[in-house]
Amino acid sequence: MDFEMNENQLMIAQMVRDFAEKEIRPHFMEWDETQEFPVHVFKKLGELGLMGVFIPEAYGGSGFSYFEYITVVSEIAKVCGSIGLSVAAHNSLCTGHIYYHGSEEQKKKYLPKLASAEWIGAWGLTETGTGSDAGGMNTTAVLEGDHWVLNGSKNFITHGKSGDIAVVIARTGEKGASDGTSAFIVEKGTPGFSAGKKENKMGMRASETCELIFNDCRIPKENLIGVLGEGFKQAMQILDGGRISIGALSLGIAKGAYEAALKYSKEREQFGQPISKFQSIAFKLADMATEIEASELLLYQAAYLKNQKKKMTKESAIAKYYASEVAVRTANEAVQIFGGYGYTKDFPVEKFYRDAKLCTIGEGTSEIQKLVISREILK
Ligand code: COS
Repeated sequence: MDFEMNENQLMIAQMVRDFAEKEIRPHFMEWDETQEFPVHVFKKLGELGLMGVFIPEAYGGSGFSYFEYITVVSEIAKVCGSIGLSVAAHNSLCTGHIYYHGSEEQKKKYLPKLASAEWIGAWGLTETGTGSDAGGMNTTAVLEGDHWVLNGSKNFITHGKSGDIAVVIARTGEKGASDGTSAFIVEKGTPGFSAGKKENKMGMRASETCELIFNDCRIPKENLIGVLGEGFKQAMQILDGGRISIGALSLGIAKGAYEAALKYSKEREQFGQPISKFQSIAFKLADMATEIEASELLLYQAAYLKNQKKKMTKESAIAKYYASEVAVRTANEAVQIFGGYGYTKDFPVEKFYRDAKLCTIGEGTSEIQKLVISREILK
């Protein structure tokens, strides 16, 4: 295995860094304060080909591998976790679901719009009463003539309000049956489809999280994705890939917090010398660096398998679990190194600290990752 970034990754990393410095860094604290979801930034990311990273060029995407995808998400998250999260959710979940499971007609119709960011995508699995127990969902889809009629609601949905299209998993069979759910495409503006409450969150505040409501929402029969009854399995496969992107998000946040703490520790003087000269600080930096490199290697392992189209349920769960916990630990230690200043909004580490926590919860909590990993190794 090659441990170095390939030429394409190096070029993409530089492009994303330049973009993040120019278009994101000057504004991210303001978006965080006001909870603004800056749609215009995603349109520009679409122009750069970063809203359809692994979608083939034939469907308007960039046709990159998961290695480049990790680079894109982590480089953005080094500056702002919220933008990184939205890029990950758009690419892996909504766009990825249509790409991996949609019909040729659906791919041709929707992927170019999503890859260019003309349309922003949302993905609805979670409900108020069913987070970890995703299969227990209550939202229903009933076939009436040439239409599916959806009723119910989805909770904690990224781009629930600003999204132009949502992939929604709904019950089409018995509760508890593993073939009892199916996936559908719902376009914004469809009567009976609306956005509900927008969440006021601890972190990731510029990434919109909102409820989706379906009230006798009629969608064409052909908006079913793939085979009837395979919604849950499709969703699990999408999450296998999505978890790599949340690992990449975690990696970016950890790197951002670590790099800020490293720089500060060399500048900040106490007792007549930079605080990096004190072993108590130097050892924190050593732990951070070690765990970040380990996260990166685990992510590349999962991405390698994904690129090879091999099963990577265990590896993506391990990478996501480890990288997200490392992001929280690293951001915590970064705040500690900054001391009182780290607790203020004048330095970026307090935001990394708040943003990092989402990574141990979204797309499956750390506890769910351990459940997935243990089931795989005990099979
Ligand atoms: N890929 C393909 N199929 C999968 C799969 C995967 N990764 N994981 C499960 N399946 C299949 C199983 O093989 C099973 O099929 P059969 O009945 O035909 O054998 C079916 O899906 C049901 O699987 P399982 O019995 O494991 O389902 P559980 O209800 O026990 O749930 C967990 C499994 C807990 C792992 C799942 O509900 C989960 O991931 N929950 C967290 C959801 C989540 O991450 N939500 C966050 C969304 S935020 S965007």
